Amino acid sequence: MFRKRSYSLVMTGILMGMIVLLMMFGSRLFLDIDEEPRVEEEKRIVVGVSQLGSESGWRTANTESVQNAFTTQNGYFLIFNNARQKQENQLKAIRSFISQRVDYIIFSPVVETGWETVLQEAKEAGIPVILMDRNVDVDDQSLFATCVGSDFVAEGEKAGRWLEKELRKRGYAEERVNIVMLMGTEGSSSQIGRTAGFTSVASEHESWHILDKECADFTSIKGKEVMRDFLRKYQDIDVVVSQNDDMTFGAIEAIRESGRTVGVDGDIVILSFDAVRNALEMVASGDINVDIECNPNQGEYLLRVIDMLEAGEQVERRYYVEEDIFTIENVTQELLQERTY
Ligand code: GZL
Repeated sequence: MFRKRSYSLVMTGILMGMIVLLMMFGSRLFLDIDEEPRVEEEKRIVVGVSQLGSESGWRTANTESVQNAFTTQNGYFLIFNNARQKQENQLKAIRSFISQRVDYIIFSPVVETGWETVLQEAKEAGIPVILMDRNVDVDDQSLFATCVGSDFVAEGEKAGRWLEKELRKRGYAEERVNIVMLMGTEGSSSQIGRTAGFTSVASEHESWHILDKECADFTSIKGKEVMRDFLRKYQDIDVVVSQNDDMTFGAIEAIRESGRTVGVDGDIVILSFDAVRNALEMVASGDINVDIECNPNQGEYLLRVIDMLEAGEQVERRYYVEEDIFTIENVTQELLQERTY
């Protein structure tokens, strides 16, 4: 009696076990046996991107633009690295892309110099390099295929020409105008270009005095620190030229803490660069007098360039993104609502 029961118990257990196994793996077992061989995934274009950091609202928008462009749906495999403002991290990332034999390397160089060796390595590996946002200072221009970004000198000149008009509008003939400049990351294309552009206009006016200019790394915290120092050193600042909106936010905080006012009806005229949405809101409220746009939406331009390279077409040395200049006159509520950054 006992033996028969244990036998039937055993058989029942084996049967139950088999049913469970079939339920768990059956579909796969049958699938593996019967499944058509996996269709070879079409070759996606592998793009290695070295982004210099995440220091500003502009940079965040620039990163989003790249990530929205190089998607699986668009036929890409994106390898993205954030260098946290360090050139050595970008060099490491680019060398890693080379060893992974990506199809294209895209990077936004944190500074203009120090790239020859790694770009030569990419060239010898036969991997085209595309510059995004900022430029590199190399003798051999064949080390990169093209650069998609802004004309920073033109941006600086736009700021200078706007100040000329503003001073004329205020009836300033040749009264002394005291200016301080908050510059971006030292040695970056945006810092070099904007400084050159603005100072070239300033040099046409004997009454314009650039009391001081200092790098504040495109960050709000450094912008506040440097502006606070300027306010301690100089009693009669008339104009602040701040090379990005994040530094402008910090500078305005420092100015207000000192008891002075900014903007259209204030003591100190504020010129800023980037034109990210929350800065344009301050243009609309009159706190920032003018914002020179620097368009971070470069993903679509980069996609187009790679399409052309894939088709064996000749690409230009540079592609400039479209940019505007904003004052209280042209920042509308519709514009603020439509703005993607
Ligand atoms: C400009 C870009 C600058 C922005 C800053 O193209 O390089 O870097 O103006 C950003 O906001 O940090």
